Amino acid sequence: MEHTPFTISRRTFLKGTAATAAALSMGTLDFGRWARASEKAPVTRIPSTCVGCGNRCSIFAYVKNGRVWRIEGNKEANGNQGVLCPKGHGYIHDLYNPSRIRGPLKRVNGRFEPISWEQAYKEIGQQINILLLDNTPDTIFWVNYPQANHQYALRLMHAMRSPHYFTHGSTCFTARSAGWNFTVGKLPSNDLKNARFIMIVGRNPAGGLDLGQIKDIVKAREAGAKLVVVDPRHNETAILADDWLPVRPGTDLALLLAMINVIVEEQLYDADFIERYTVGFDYLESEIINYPPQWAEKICDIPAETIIRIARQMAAEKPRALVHRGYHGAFGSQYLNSFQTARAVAILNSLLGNINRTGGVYFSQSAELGELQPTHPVPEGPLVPKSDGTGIPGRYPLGAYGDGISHAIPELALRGKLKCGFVYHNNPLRTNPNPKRVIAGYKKLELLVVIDPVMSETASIAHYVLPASFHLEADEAVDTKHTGKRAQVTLQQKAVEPLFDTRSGFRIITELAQAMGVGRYFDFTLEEANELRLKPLKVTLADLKKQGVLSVGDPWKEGLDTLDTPSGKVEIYSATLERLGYPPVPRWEAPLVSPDEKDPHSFRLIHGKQANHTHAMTANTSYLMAISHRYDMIRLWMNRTRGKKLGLANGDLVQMTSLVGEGKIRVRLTEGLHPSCVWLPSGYGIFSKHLKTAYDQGVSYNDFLPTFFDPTVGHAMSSEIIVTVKKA
Ligand SMILES: Nc1nc2c(c(=O)[nH]1)N[C@H]1C(S)=C(S)[C@@H](COP(=O)(O)OP(=O)(O)OC[C@H]3O[C@@H](n4cnc5c(=O)[nH]c(N)nc54)[C@H](O)[C@@H]3O)O[C@H]1N2
Ligand SMILES: Nc1nc2c(c(=O)[nH]1)N[C@H]1C(S)=C(S)[C@@H](COP(=O)(O)OP(=O)(O)OC[C@H]3O[C@@H](n4cnc5c(=O)[nH]c(N)nc54)[C@H](O)[C@@H]3O)O[C@H]1N2
Ligand code: SF4
Ligand SMILES: [Mo]
Repeated sequence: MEHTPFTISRRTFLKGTAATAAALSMGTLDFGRWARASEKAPVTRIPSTCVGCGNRCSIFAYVKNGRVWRIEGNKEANGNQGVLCPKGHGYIHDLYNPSRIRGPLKRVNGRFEPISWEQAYKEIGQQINILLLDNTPDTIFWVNYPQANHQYALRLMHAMRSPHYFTHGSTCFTARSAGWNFTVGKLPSNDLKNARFIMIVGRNPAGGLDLGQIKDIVKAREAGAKLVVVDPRHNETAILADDWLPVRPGTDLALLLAMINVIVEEQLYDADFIERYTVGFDYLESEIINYPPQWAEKICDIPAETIIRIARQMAAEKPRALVHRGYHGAFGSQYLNSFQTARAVAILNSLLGNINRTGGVYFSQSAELGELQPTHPVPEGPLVPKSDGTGIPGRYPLGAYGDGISHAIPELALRGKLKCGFVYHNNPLRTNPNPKRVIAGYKKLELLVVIDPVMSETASIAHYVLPASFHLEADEAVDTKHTGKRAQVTLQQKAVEPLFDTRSGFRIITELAQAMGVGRYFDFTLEEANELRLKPLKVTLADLKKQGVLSVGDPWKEGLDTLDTPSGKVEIYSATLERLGYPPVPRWEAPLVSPDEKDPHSFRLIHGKQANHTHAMTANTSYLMAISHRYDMIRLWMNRTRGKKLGLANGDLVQMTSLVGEGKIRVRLTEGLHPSCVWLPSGYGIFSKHLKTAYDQGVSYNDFLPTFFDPTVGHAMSSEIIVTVKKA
């Protein structure tokens, strides 16, 4: 067994529950022993959900003699359509990872000591009571990556009367979503399978994985569809494409404006759709003359004739032609112009008349889970609005109030506005910009409670660490899926008993509520709550337990009704934006910072996912890290010509420095990258010493990123980084 400061206590280890003892005596951490003992044991198959990343694919877990050794994709699920990715397969082994936390911990004089659940809850409850003697409830916050229990986390904050529930959104997707919301009223899905022409801008479903999307792209390609990938980097999806457009990072807006220019000038748009379903086309016509392809070429480095050709090819296939709705890479939360870029994507789609059309972008069916009232009391809710400024004119008026701006938490903590935090399935010390600032902010908190299966960076500075069961050890809340032409509900189910003294997320939230004096709002069991939630969807919990995923509600229908915008139509021109002082039709806006063209060492730092890692959370999975090492993936990509000018050879160690950070990494010289930038895989740079496999492997873009809030939605602008790169 590995020796780490928090596993010190053989005492806690031995004191574990009966289940723990049984699991361990069966040698579940020792594969060889288990294999010999299991030859004749029967196999059970449990439908559940993978939480290896936010896709939350539906799986079947196979259990033999008390051990999970394999998972398989569930064919019924819209999202993954029967397949699973390497991360999902690799991550299940973390169930048996010696780095797992084995029981609740309390930090005493800088070291973690075991504590019982009951004592931990009692102390947390007492500390909150003391805090509330001279602080208002809005000094308490909760942050999580949205998962099945998010509704209960939000309920807990509302029971405490705090508005401060946050998601990771401001470091992921808020600009993308706001662009769509302010144009067509909500975020659509992509009908890739039925499209005849697909353009993807800074989204890489073959690396930043979406398994269903890749299946659909392959099907569309086989049926003859064209695929254009716009990315400064020759990404994994570009391998499938007809055209790869190596755009200068941060300038997709210029490319999109020029495509709109061609479509408008050559009248290639769907005039009937524009007449019936949009407002402000005339404003666009007069504004867009400023952006001919010859202008764009000089900004985005895509030749004018290519822009014209692609625009014409695309329009010829309308309405079964689409620009992918996007996620993180190009305009999720990257640049000063990301919100306008997302608006341009939505408008270009609208000109093709493809909104809610087969082969275009469409509004997927979503299931509305049932409420717990009137059977159970509803929390009174917050007394004041969030203090991060989301949705407030003059601050971040286009921000998503529900997500909040989670990377503002350290700033709010430093100013004394937040004093007590709960971090659940989230690791802000590693996934938020500017770690020095994040550490300073989170350390300022009077009480920090982290709920995680491992000692993440954030857990390492917590006052209390409450160990969450691994996903295959826990039953959780029913969940909904927002992809596909049929809404679906899914369930995460326990496949094996917890190996250690850990608890499910639902149970921890409920027990915290009791400890914090608001248990009356959690007067239900998981079973009762799940049944109530499913009731309006006309499916039973028993069925869901058997299947793991069920389709509910009516199937998707093509065509448009009134949209969820102020005018009820597609807002090419937005009066709301005008009123708030933003361009009412998209206008060119340069990125915030640009590399120094005269300095051969100056680059923009961009980043992206690799198919074998999730954010910063799987670098400690030895099977997945073995892939990284085997294929030498922990490298900084640099354009070969620029590398040669710096006297660099493939594999050389370089020193990278920005305004806020520095680090060393080896380079990969390639033709597959725009010369103005370097590209960093985003899954490395772990600095929690408890995570032995991951520790000190590579660097993270957040190390180099100043704390920024874009002036529209308040996102992190995480590619507005200029670095100096020199041979180390
Ligand atoms: N393997 C894996 N898959 C995942 C995840 C994961 O962690 N790992 N996480 C899930 C989550 S939460 C998310 S948000 C999605 C993210 O999915 P994506 O948005 O696809 O993610 P990224 O890899 O960050 O970015 C995609 C591409 O954008 C490119 N890019 C960077 N800057 C620019 C630019 O200025 N213009 C253009 N056109 N392209 C640019 C990058 O080179 C990269 O290839 O992935 C989901 N799936
Ligand atoms: N360095 C870096 N930063 C990033 C990104 C990146 O790729 N790299 N991506 C950006 C994007 S697109 C996003 S969406 C955000 C994501 O931001 P985060 O949500 O902070 O990302 P993760 O690294 O996935 O951290 C998840 C934490 O949840 C824990 N966890 C895993 N499973 C469970 C569980 O079942 N229960 C509980 N309680 N905890 C669990 C993991 O151990 C880990 O500590 O980060 C953004 N910032
Ligand atoms: S994409 Fe992979 S890691 Fe993510 S949920 Fe699906 S199988 Fe799990
Ligand atoms: Mo994300």
